[in-house]
Amino acid sequence: MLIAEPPSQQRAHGTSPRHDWTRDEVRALFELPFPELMFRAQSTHRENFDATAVQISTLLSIKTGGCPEDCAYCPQSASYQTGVRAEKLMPLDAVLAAAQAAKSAGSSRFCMGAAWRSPKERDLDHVCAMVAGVRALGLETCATLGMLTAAQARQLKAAGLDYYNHNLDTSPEFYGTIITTRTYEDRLETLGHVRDAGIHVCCGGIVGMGETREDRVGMIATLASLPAHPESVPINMLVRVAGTPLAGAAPLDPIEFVRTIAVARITMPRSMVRLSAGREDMSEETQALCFLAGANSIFCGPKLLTTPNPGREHDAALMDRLGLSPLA
Ligand code: SAM
Ligand code: DTB
Ligand code: SF4
Repeated sequence: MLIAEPPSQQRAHGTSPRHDWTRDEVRALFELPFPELMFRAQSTHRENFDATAVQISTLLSIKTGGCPEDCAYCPQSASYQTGVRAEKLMPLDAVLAAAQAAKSAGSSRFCMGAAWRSPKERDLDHVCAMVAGVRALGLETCATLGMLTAAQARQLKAAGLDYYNHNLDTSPEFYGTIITTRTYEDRLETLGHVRDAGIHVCCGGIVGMGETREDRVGMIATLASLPAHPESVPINMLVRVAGTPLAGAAPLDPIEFVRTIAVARITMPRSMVRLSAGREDMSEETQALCFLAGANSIFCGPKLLTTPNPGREHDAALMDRLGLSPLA
């Protein structure tokens, strides 16, 4: 299905995307000498985008904590003692006030996250009102609410939802060691419903969870061989939250993180690659390398969903130092 691109996605046409990436090819990219990998990533980036433009989204946790899933990385799972309190769904006016503040601060997209396995019908009606209200403010809308049925995806589309975030998180092989309460197939099924409803797909994963490079290869190969590439590919560095099973995970070499961004850029040339969670603990030099590797989108604002993110002024100063501009 052809989907009209919202303004922030419009760009000159460059490399034709391939959907038949093999693991061997993706592994070979990861194994390139760093200068070669960066050159290929930058060439692909410039064929498809203005390399100085960065799309900015703001996150809001509209329903925090108490989640029945057991994702080993997540501070919002009810299975772990992380100090995150379970809260009710936020009221509409508070969500709209946060969206207006995000718009005034320069964000073009507002992403609403809920700690649900999947939304209940009554909750979805409330979220649809939020989506319609946020869109009426002139923002692109994104939501991440867990698994959806085909009918729920259509309902969100009708309310004006532009993007749905649903991550594959890691390789199919490693997935079972991170989450036991739902399967990779469940995730792929929801992604299919989102795509079929005509909503843009935001789908990526997390690195630094103790996975091997082969798992990172498997994750990117899976994303890059989806029937249509996700329009947005968030690459998260694990935020190690005390109380979660992954609190003590060994830190990932930042250069390996940059390589993951570069391989995502090369294999999904027309997607927005988002340098997502983990920037709070990342040096500005590593973030700069991520932009050079083809990342062209970030979350701005002092909080992700429950964990800290660099403040807006900090990010504005970094973008200024690097000569990057927000994509309107
Ligand atoms: N409950 C919904 C779901 O899982 O699809 C939506 C919210 S969930 C918090 C959204 C995404 O945040 C997860 O898929 C995961 O990739 C990311 N995430 C959660 N905790 C994280 C952490 N500690 N570090 C990095 N990314 C994280
Ligand atoms: C995504 O891939 N990363 C964002 C967004 N999609 C929803 C969430 C990151 C959450 C980090 C942990 C927290 O703040 O709770
Ligand atoms: Fe729940 Fe989403 Fe956290 Fe998993 S990642 S525990 S589904 S909020």
